Amino acid sequence: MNDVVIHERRDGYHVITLNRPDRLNAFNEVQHHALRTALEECEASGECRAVLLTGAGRGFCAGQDLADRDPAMLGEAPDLGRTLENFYNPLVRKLRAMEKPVICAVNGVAAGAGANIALACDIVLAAKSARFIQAFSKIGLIPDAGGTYWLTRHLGEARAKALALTAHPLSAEDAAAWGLIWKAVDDDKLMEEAVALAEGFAKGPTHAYALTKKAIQAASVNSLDEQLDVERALQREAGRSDDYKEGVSAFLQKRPPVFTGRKSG
Ligand code: LHQ
Repeated sequence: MNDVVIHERRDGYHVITLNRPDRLNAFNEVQHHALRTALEECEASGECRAVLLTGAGRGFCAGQDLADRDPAMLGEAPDLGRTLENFYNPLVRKLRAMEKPVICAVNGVAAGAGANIALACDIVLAAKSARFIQAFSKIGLIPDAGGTYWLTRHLGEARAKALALTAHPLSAEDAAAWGLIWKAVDDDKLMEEAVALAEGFAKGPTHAYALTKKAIQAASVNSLDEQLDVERALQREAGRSDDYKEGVSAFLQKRPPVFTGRKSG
């Protein structure tokens, strides 16, 4: 049996590939467990300083494997709240809390929770042929896996509601132009660009990245005054790091910095 998640440990970063291509990498419980295990390993590893998430085959992820949550087959209405609580919500929380940058290379269609898991990552690159589909309304559900949050935060209510209510497939180029993702790139350049980002992060100030994620994520709920306090606290921490010392020395000595990424000496 093929691994439903392929976990490649490269020099300084890990590549995690969802691997159920005949189902457009739709999530079943086994794939959820495998992804969680892979992310936990990246989190715990001092060698891993960035994560690159992508999908095998022509899709990124088509969300929940509907064959696993088919009310007709189950004979009763499933408790989808429990599915979210046990699988999707912890996954979204883990991606947001990871102390290393998580890049998502959306190689093809991203639908339902698949779209929203991509949007939970820190930097989203998508192949120009990819589409983001809030497919939920087609099957009588609401956007989950953070969808109502990402869409509203990034796009505002007008576009969020239209995408969610119509399940309109948003092209990668529109997603980038609307500010939902970082970039749409030519299909044959997607992995090259994503890998270049991961390689750069693998040599970067990892702890400062973690603090940057934390600060930016806090900004969406804070007032300016609260956010200035967050910046003061986190900058104080960053300023005590070896990487700050190294960054300033390297700048003044006109040489490239060599960051360890560690929290402190
Ligand atoms: C699939 C799926 C799929 C199974 C394609 N499942 N097989 C959370 C909590 C708990 C429960 C409920 O849900 C959630 C969150 C959610 O994610 S709900 C939303 C679930 N996802 C969807 O509703 C999307 C369903 N898929 C589609 O609409 C289409 O497949 C898209 C638009 C993604 C792609 O269309 P095509 O490019 O035309 O591909 P296709 O439809 O031919 O799919 C290829 C194969 O993959 C096909 O199987 P087959 O045996 O005919 O080749 C599909 O049945 C299978 N597949 N998505 N979610």
